[in-house]
Amino acid sequence: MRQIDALKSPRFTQVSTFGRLPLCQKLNDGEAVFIGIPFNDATSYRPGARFGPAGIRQGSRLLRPYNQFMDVYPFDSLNVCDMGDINIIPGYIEDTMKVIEEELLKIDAIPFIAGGDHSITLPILRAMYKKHGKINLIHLDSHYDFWDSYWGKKYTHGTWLRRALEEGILNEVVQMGIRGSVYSKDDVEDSKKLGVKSFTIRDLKYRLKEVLKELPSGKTYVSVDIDVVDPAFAPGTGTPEVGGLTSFEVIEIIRSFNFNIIGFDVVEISPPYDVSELTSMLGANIIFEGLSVLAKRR
Ligand SMILES: [Mn+2]
Repeated sequence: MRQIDALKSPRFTQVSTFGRLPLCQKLNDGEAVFIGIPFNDATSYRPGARFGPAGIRQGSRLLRPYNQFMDVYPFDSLNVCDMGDINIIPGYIEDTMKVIEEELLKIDAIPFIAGGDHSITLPILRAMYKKHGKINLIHLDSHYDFWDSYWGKKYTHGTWLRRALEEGILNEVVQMGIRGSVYSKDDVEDSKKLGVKSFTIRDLKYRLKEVLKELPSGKTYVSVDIDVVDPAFAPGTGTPEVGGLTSFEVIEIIRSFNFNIIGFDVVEISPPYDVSELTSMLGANIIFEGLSVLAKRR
């Protein structure tokens, strides 16, 4: 058990890693690894998600080893370490996507990733597909993210899901938390055309138990856009939408997951827009809960 004991601790502790965990010493250290992807050049509104990994590490310092609600010690049972950040190429979305995919393919451990804007999820899913074949996606977000293009461009933080669907790398796709104004009625109807199960914020608030029964089982990737949470709880994000989940609700939803997590990301945290580290701390706790789900199923 990794106890933090002030008397037994070394005189100098590592302060800049996720959960104050050790840095990974080699490529395939640990059963699960924390990875930062500090890229935000595919953002359409507020920037700053490039500082998400640093913010989440900062917000993770108060995490303690035991999850009392899940009855697990996720860091210890999964031997988690911090890999550091992937070296992205500022200004070059598609080149960066190649780098992300290549780097993730080198790692056997289950990645818990801090973004970055949501465009990073496309190359992550490509890597997951190469490792596992077709996978399910649970997507917590206030936005559909399956627009065909923005400004005539195919690779943005609002189009990654359409690309992943076109590339045929996904089985079941379930979205949770959709809300806010959209461009047209087509957005709503596209979800059926694309075969995506989209649960709105009303579905989550009024009939969550039924929604949770419709989640897939089997190999599943989880992508959490922090804007699924209400800006009152998570103000530090790029495209906030009012009327969202509370921080308690998002954590309870994650605790209820009962499938095989093969990867997990928390994206769109923009520390420059944050207040009192609220959003960064929530992001760190969401990763802690995701690790706990994985540890619980071990
Ligand atoms: Mn979003």
